Order: sequence, then C-alpha cells, then structure tokens
Amino acid sequence: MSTLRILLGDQLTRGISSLRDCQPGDTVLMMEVAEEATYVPHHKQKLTLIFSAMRHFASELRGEGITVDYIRLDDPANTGSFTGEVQRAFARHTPSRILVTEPGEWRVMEMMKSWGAEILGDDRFFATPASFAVWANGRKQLRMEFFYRDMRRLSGLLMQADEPAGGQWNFDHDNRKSLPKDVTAPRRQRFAPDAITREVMDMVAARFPNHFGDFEAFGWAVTRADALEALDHFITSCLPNFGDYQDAMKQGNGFLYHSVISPYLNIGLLTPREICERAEAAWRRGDAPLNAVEGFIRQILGWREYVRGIYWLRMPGYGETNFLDAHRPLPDFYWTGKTDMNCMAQAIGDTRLHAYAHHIQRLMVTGNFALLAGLDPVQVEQWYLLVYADAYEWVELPNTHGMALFADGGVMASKPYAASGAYIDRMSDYCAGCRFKPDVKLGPGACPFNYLYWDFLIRNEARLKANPRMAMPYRTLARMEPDRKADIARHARTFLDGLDGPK
Ligand code: FAD
Ligand code: DLZ
Ligand code: SF4
Repeated sequence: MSTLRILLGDQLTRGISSLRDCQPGDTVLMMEVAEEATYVPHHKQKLTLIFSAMRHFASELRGEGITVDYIRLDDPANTGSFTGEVQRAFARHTPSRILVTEPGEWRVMEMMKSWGAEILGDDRFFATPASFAVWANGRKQLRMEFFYRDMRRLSGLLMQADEPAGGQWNFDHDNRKSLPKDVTAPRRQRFAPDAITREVMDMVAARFPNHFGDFEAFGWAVTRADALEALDHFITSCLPNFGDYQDAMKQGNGFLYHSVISPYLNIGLLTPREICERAEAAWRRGDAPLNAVEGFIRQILGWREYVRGIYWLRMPGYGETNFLDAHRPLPDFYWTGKTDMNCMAQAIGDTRLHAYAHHIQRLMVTGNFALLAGLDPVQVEQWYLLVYADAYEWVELPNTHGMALFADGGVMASKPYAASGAYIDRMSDYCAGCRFKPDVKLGPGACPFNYLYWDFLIRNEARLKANPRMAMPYRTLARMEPDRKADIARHARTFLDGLDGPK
C-alpha cells in the first residue's frame, strides 16, 4: 500500500501529522505553484523564504531516504495550482491513500476537499478549531485573557501546581516602556543567502518583478537549524528585555527586542511548544525575568492560538463585515513609504526592507492610521497579507479586520485601538524627525493623527458611543466647543481629501 503524503509550504515540520509513520515506498509531494505565489502579490522576500525553505526541507527529507516528488515553479508541466498538481501526482503514483495535514486557510481547505485525501489535524497548535469553538460556545465576549488562562492550565506552561507562576497571569503593567536614549538593542542575527536561496531569488526576480519589497536585505533563516540559532540568539540576547520594550519603536531598528521568529513559526521550521518551553526554561534558570517571559509566552500561547480560533470560528465570511462603514482607498504611500508622516514612512520603510515590522508598528502606526482615516478593510487586509513574511490569512485577517480596524464590530477587540500622535510620540523617537508636531492639535504643523483621532470619534459616534470602554473619550468630546469640533472635521476632511488612492 503506497501513500502519497502532501506537504504544503507552511507545513515544514518533520513531526507534522502527514509525515508521521512515513514508510519506504511512500512519496512526499511538495509543489511550488503560481496560484499560491499570486493570490496576493507577496513581498519578494516572503516568496524567497517559502520556496527556499521548501527546497531545503525537501533535501533534508531526501537525506533521510524519503522519496520526495518536488514540483518546481519553473517546471514546464506545472499546472500552477495545488489541485492540478495533486491530480498529476495521482496519475504518476496511483497511490492507495493520500494524506495531508489540514491547511491554515479556509481558501485552501475548500480546494483540499476535492483531493480525495484523508485530512489530518494540525497538532502543532496547542488548541484545535473544535476546542476553541467549545471554549467560545455560550460566551458573550471572546476575550483573549480568559482563553489564555485556560491555555496556561492546559499546557502547564508557567504554572506552579494550579497557580500561575509568580501569582499573576499577566505582567503587562510592568511592560510597555519607551526605549531610553542610551539603550541600544542587540544586533540581530541574519543569514546570508546560500546557493539554493540565491537561485530562488533569481527565479522570484524574473517571475515576480513587480511584487512589493526589496531583496537586498534578505537575511531570513531557511532551515530549521538556522531558525533554531535565531531563536537561541533571541532567548539569550533579547528575551530579558522583551517585556519592557515590547511596545517601543525606534527609527532605523524595526526589530528591537522582538523575537522575529513569526515567519519561521508560521511555516513550521519552529514549533510553538518548543519556543515557549525554551523561554520558560530561561526564566527557570534565572536568565530572564518573569514579566518578559510571561509577556512573550502570552503572545504565542495566548494571542496566536486565539486569533486562529477566531479565524476558524468565524470563517467563511469573517472578512466581509465593515462595521465602521470605511471605504477610503488605500493611499499610494502604503506602497512607496513616501509621506511626510515620519512614523508611517519608517514603518512602511521597515516593511519594504525586511518584510517585517513589529506588532506596535503594525497596530498603532499603519493600522491606527488605516482605522482613523477610514480605509477600506478589504484593501488594508490585502496589504497586510502580502507585505509581511509571516502573513497567512488565518493570522493576518483577525489581527487586521478585528484588532486593527474594528471592522468586526468587537468580536476580537473590546474597543478600537485608536490613538492620537501623543501615543506614537511616547513610544517612539519618530516624531523628532517629523515635519509635524505631536503636541500641535490643529493648524499647518499639527500631527495628522491628532485631528484624525477626534474626527474618527465624531464620525463614528453613533456606532461607538455606547461602548463602555469608549466612555472617557466621548465624555471629552462632549465637552468640546462646537467650533473646535467643526475645525477638527475641516482639517480632517482637507487632509483625507488630499490622500491619493490607486489611480
Ligand atoms: P514577537 O513580538 O516577538 O512575538 C512572539 C510571537 O508571538 C510572534 O512570532 C507571533 O507568532 C506571536 N504573536 C504575537 N502577537 C500576535 C498576534 N497578535 N497574533 C498572532 N500571533 C502573535 N502575525 C503573524 O504571524 N502573521 C500576520 O500576518 C500578522 N499580521 C498582523 C497584522 C496586524 C494588523 C497586526 C496588528 C498584527 C499582525 N500579526 C501577524 C501579529 C504580530 O504583529 C506578529 O506576529 C509579530 O509582529 C511578529 O513578530 P515577532 O516574531 O518579532 O513577534
Ligand atoms: C504562501 C505560499 C506560497 C507563496 N507558495 C506556496 C507554494 O508554491 N506551495 C506551497 O505548498 N505553499 C505555498 N505557500 C503556502 C501556502 O499558501 C499555504 O500552505 C496555505 O496558505 C495554507 O493555507
Ligand atoms: Fe507620526 Fe505625528 Fe509623530 Fe509625525 S508627529 S511621526 S505624523 S505621530
């Protein structure tokens, strides 16, 4: 009995369910397909990372004596789609059984149903879509914090008997500091492209010349061994400060103390459990403080699992709501980075250069602007899905649609993450290099985030005023003179009318 084991580009984990008990005579099918490379025009570094990691993984499997049927993008017979390639492979191998691990995305699950394959669960995650649905069932609000506590109990991570380590579930009040001027974050480990990666880069440059992003700074790990090295470097050099400076932003350094492992985690080169266990071990050894380790583990055990749960609970259709009725086209500067708003220029510049920006850049700079300016959720979501090396719909969509844009009306976030220039000024050094001033509210030098923030509240008053977490800003708004409100609305309209959309 021969088995065809299908392995997708984000399933590069040796212990994944579809590869377990692989027998001599079985074939692993891996396919580079144009449909996946172009369902959105991914950043060139993201394409390079995926194809190079796939090629390295295939070669490691072959090194173990496993037969791999690897379809390259430039294979003349390549049909360009998963389904076409599975059909061709079926004809070549006539397997008695086809195995595949469930995909990350709804879109691919729909295709997969036609492959005649046994679809196995993806147990690289701590929770399953079914267990999340059980947790969510009957709850009025799906708050991450309560889900996270259950995940701590279930996984045993950072637990002392039945109690959370240190007596608290969450140490966020110790976190979120701005970066002092004299603190320099460690240099991050990057990996020079090897021959396989360089070959992929040439292919991507030739096939996808118009895709977003620069190639020059490509430094991603493309093997598990290198990804583990990057993780170790983070744990020893950055984790101790992760909590303190998690929300800080610095011009010219998009990585700061973040782990920069999401691209590896999301394609399977690293697994969530091993990352959390290594972080916990650092705390138990006394090498990293609890506020940092708990804050870091919460991102993976809490947020990452929670957004996956929301995605599968709400799909299909999750991305179709537009609670704030936002329709403004995405301005061109999201592609070029050419804007006088220095925070936006820096966040988009980091994104072009590295296919990476950290969470606060995504949420409180580009996301916050999109929210305040009323940008069309579908266009914004497409942008986030293509510009980041770690972007897959299951994790990108809830973060963008729910967390950043509040387009789901509060399924994910209890209130919109709307902030004025004061927040960006407090958490970054961007404002010092900006033509606008964060403490000027109106007039030519005023920070656009300031009047856009109040204009956002005015425009959305009917939708947001009843939200108890918005009570404070709406009380302030109620005390504002009508003339001032009119001035704010006028400034905002002039600014927004000056934004360009796609031509
Ligand atoms: P760290 O800050 O070091 O955090 C450690 C890990 O925790 C990350 O690698 C990631 O796996 C996980 N994590 C942290 N926050 C989240 C979160 N909110 N949701 C899910 N996992 C989280 N993350 C993606 O992996 N893919 C995406 O496409 C993506 N799109 C986003 C879009 C928006 C608008 C926002 C606000 C956030 C998005 N995130 C996404 C979440 C987060 O920004 C990234 O996971 C993080 O910046 C990755 O960098 P890091 O590995 O250095 O993370
Ligand atoms: C993202 C991506 C890209 C760009 N290309 C491929 C590919 O050619 N072959 C492949 O197996 N996987 C690719 N991927 C990852 C898939 O899109 C990913 O497996 C799905 O998003 C799963 O839902
Ligand atoms: Fe951004 Fe406003 Fe600061 Fe300029 S002044 S960097 S636009 S927050």
